[in-house]
Amino acid sequence: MARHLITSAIPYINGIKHLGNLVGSQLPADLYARYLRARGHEVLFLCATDEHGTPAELAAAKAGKPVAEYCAELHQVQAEIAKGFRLSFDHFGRSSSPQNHALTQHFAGALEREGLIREVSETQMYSKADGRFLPDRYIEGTCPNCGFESARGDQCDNCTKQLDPVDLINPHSTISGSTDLEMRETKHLYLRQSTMKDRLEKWIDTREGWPVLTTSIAKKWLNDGDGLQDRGITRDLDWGVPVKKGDQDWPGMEGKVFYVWFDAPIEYIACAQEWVEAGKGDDWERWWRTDKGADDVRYTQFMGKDNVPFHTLSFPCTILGSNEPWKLVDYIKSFNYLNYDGGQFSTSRGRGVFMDQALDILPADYWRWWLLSHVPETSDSEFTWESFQSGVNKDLADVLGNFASRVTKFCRSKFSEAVPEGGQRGAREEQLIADLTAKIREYEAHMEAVEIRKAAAALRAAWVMGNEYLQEVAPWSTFKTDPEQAAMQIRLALNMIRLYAVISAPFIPDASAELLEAMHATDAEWPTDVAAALEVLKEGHAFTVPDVTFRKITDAEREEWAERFAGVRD
Ligand code: B3M
Ligand code: ZN
Repeated sequence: MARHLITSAIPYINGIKHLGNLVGSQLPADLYARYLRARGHEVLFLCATDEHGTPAELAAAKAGKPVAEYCAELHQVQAEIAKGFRLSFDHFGRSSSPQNHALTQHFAGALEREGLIREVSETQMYSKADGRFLPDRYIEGTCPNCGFESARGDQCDNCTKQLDPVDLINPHSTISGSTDLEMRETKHLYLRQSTMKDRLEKWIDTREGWPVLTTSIAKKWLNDGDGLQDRGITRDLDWGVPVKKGDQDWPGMEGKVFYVWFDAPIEYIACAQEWVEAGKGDDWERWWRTDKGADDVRYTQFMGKDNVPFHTLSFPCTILGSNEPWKLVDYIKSFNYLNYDGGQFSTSRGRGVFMDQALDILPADYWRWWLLSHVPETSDSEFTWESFQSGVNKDLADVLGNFASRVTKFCRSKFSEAVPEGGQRGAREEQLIADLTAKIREYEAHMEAVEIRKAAAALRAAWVMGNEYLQEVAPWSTFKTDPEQAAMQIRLALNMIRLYAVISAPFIPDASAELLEAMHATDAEWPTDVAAALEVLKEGHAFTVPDVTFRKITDAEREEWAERFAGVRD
């Protein structure tokens, strides 16, 4: 039994996320959290909405609402959808919380005390047409690194390079489209990341078993070009955390806020404080302060690859630079992108399936299974309706669902709705138990290594063993000549349904709960001893034939949905 802190990258507040966002952080984080809880570990799983910065301001303006009101509403919307997908956060916080304001200002004060902040007088893009300084996202232009034409002022979506708005070639205002921009003088705070390069590099080099995707992106930004750059951490915006050092004013910084990427990761910590404040926990420090026991915690972060530089470099700079005993991440699991049907998911073009739409057409488990078994782990992967249909129909309906339905219906018709008596397990059954044991141990090893696709494949292989066994021993034939033998086979199969429900719960929690209920099972302990787990439902134990656990997706539905979610093609 260990303690695990798990965070998912916190989604921007500006609207409902698509399935590509979901599979790139929240969903795999949930899988891992559910698995570790099922294994008896103590887990604190946190996520929040990322509410500051220009994305929030822009979206609120578009919705014609004050930004605070907009964020409060969208937080509720995202929280409901997260529930719909059964994301089992211990707390779903808000980066605009008072806790995050105070903690962000605290970190800024600590970094300043440690000599890691410098004030820089700089010139910044000012748009005469818009009558304001244009921060990061209000400016688009060509990436100086890769030539991508729609790079934003803070980062290029194409090559992931972190940018400053002044780096862009041919910049224009995204508010008015105006190119009438001029440089004006303004003062900002910079975090002296460059002084921490060696410390960061040593830290990254000594991380064992980190995914190559994570370390390669980190090393790239540590060593490419001029190496790790100092980073502006303030912006000219109204909405955000006001620039202060601790609770003291910061002369010259009036009217400015911290850059959203400075305060967003700090929300991981503030979120634990919110969790306590909400009465769900009583001690956040034992998760986050190494002087209060957090050294015993294993901390795992989940995120898309575009977020890796901020988590391997920027946030660790904040933590290490503060010279205070905060917990550093132990393992960073990052993901490639999920594409949509021959192109990209696009929020602005309404292309692809958004989280609310997904739940409108099918239950969460169908999405969870397909997305997790196709998670873009080693390369980008692609959602197609054909693949989705086939994943649901074959894996869930034909393999798992069919097994449960066949076994329970056969038992009801030939015996009763209770585990039948009689018969002795033989060599074939011993073999099955040995095979299942090996497969489940393999599944556990992949889960512990956060190798999600491999874990899904092992789980599916365990399901397949049930069908193969049934096919081979054919209780429907055995019954005619040796009903006791058939009873033994069905008793084992009924127990396998319970076993499958338990081990599948991290992937498909609702279906697992339904199956456990159908089996009238009160024992949902993890099968550390598979043979024993297959004896839990005793002779005479009553069950109910479950309703259709998974229905099939028809070709007509598939075609209709492909059409409906096509958006405007790019
Ligand atoms: N909100 C970007 C994203 O949603 C950003 C993550 C913050 S993690 C601290 O991909
Ligand atoms: Zn680029």
